[in-house]
Amino acid sequence: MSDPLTELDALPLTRGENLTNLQAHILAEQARHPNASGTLSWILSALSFSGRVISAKVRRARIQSVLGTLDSENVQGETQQKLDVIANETLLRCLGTRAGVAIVASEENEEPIVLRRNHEGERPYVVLFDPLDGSSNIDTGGAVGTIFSVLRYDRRAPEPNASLLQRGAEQVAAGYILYGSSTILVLTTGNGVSMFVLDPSIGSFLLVADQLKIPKTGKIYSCNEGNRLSFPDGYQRYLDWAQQEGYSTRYSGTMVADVHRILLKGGVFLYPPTKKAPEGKLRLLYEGNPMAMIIEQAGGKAFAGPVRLMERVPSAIHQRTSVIMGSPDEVDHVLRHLA
Ligand code: AHM
Ligand code: MG
Repeated sequence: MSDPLTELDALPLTRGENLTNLQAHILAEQARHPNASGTLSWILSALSFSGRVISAKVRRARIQSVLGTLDSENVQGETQQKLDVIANETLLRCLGTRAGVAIVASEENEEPIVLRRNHEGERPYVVLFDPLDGSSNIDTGGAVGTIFSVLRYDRRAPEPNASLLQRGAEQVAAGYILYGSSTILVLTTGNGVSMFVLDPSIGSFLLVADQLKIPKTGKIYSCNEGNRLSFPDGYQRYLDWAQQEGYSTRYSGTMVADVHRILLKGGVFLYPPTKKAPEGKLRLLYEGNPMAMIIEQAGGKAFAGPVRLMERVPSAIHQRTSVIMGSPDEVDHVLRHLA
């Protein structure tokens, strides 16, 4: 039998490194802003709590027989997976308890939910999320994710929903949780990117990388090549070039998993316009913008066609966008072929 004391010796602590959990990291970030009210910290802690709950549900999906589809469809006319609904409910309930959240908007709800309008003394926020990205991969045990974006609530806006329709560049915080072979939370509050891994034995997200940087290059592209013939010409020219240059392709159908791989290994993720989805398929506010903030904060680039993705001015909550994001040099190669 192993000796617990010897195991303790193996902890990074004894090698001179500190062990940091997400909570401590968030509080340390808060302390860098002497005027901070702590509201954002409460919201981030609700998001991490949701991630732990959803992770547990995803891990036990087959056991609890929550796999399969519901009869209902969501606002985009797609069939909802049971876990989509569960993940959505989890986020709504966890965020619902935080006084600093004014409005939440989700891929799974046609209309945003106004939680509170009066916030005496508070600087409230709005939170947008995709509760279970890539949910078509659930039935086959593939990786899925949660994506979130946090914006300031504008009390002076003519109607509450106007606070949701802000450019990605206005985001206060953004992140994702990947439910893969491990559960990984990647977060930015505008001061670089930090990565945490859930240790299920203690129920805590532990910091594994701070100030994460995306590789400058990486000969990998990630897109649904089955749609290739309906991509605009520039994307097809890029794919011809990349294949001649010996690029590899990796695509799982879960944006969180594909972009996470690119964040760590380099490459470019593409979801171009197609004949079926001329505006692109992915959602600007709760898929494109938060993933773009992470990638840019890590030193990468994120575009929608020739435009910086986070500069797009949204006009609808469930607006779609095309996406090109990843290593700076690889995004440049794509843009060069689009020109
Ligand atoms: P979802 O949020 O409904 O799961 O859809 C978004 C997903 C992305 O994760 C993924 O990149 C894309 O849709 C895959 O679409 P496709 O099957 O057209 O390649
Ligand atoms: Mg999604």
